[in-house]
Amino acid sequence: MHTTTMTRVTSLIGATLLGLTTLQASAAPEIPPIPAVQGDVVQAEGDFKIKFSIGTTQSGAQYRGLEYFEKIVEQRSDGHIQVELFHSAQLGDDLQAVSNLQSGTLEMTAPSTSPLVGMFPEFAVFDLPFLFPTPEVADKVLDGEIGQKMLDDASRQGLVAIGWAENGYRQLTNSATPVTSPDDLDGLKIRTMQNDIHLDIWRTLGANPTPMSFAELFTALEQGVVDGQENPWITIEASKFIEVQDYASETNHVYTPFITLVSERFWNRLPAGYQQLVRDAAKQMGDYEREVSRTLNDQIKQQLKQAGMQITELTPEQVEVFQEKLAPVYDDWRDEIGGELIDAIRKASQ
Ligand code: EAX
Repeated sequence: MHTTTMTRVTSLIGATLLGLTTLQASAAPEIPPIPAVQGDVVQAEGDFKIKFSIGTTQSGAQYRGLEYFEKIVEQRSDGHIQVELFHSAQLGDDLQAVSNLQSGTLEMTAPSTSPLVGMFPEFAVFDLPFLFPTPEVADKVLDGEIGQKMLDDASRQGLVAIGWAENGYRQLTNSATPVTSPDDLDGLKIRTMQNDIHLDIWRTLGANPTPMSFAELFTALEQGVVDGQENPWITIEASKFIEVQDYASETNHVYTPFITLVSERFWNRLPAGYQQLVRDAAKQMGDYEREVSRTLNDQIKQQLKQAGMQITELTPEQVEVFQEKLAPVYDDWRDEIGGELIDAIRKASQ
């Protein structure tokens, strides 16, 4: 890709994120603006500071959600809680950030659930391929009883889990070849999240997967340590993977939530009124972030296409080939994850 093209793309995408796009070919939807803060000022004792760190960059939907969170918390605490935002893993990658919450040196983070499966095995259900047919089904599960129980269960080991947002449906990119079927993956080195089901998925498809943190990914792609990776369009764009990946396939193979986590040490210092405020703000952030993510998803795919990424949109038949090939992954993991949980999610899809 030529530098001039890249510059153009970057500025186009930047303009779109500001809602100022001049792009004619694909009338860009306005990004839903950050909503006005609802609710009264909460009266409580003390002054607090929340450092909130994420792995994705400043131009993704996640960071916009964080800006809304900051606005709610600062306004409704009348400035007694100050929120400071850190993007691009500035304070550590996803697992380091979680460990910083546990030790009390960081107050909040919102990783994908996948790298946390070692701590919270039930999160593995989000790594099963093609389990969530639509974002609405994901909402039903996350915002219903199952999601609430998972938040309760993940509120231990020094963490308090207070809400859901979304990374979204994952797509495959690589630097070598168009991928329309599992056969095309033969020998391709694919970076996966640090998660055994993801390793299983890519091994089963015939690729050569390597787990690593998201923070290391761009460099690994650039240096050819791996040929490809998979993430939602919005994260692919926000991390500028197009600079090192010419090909993409719209596989939608896994839906990944973000989970909003607070340090328990910090939480226990917060008065009850502020705990509730932070919970409410996390809920509102999650709703808004999902709206932004869904509004931009298709738009960003089009922009990547126009920027020269060769994107393969799989036909339903081609997707079925991937699904069939991945059927054994369910057999491998069903007992470990719990068949009841998988069935309950399937039921929510009907
Ligand atoms: O924060 O590691 C990944 O590929 C994820 O998408 C990452 O958690 C984003």
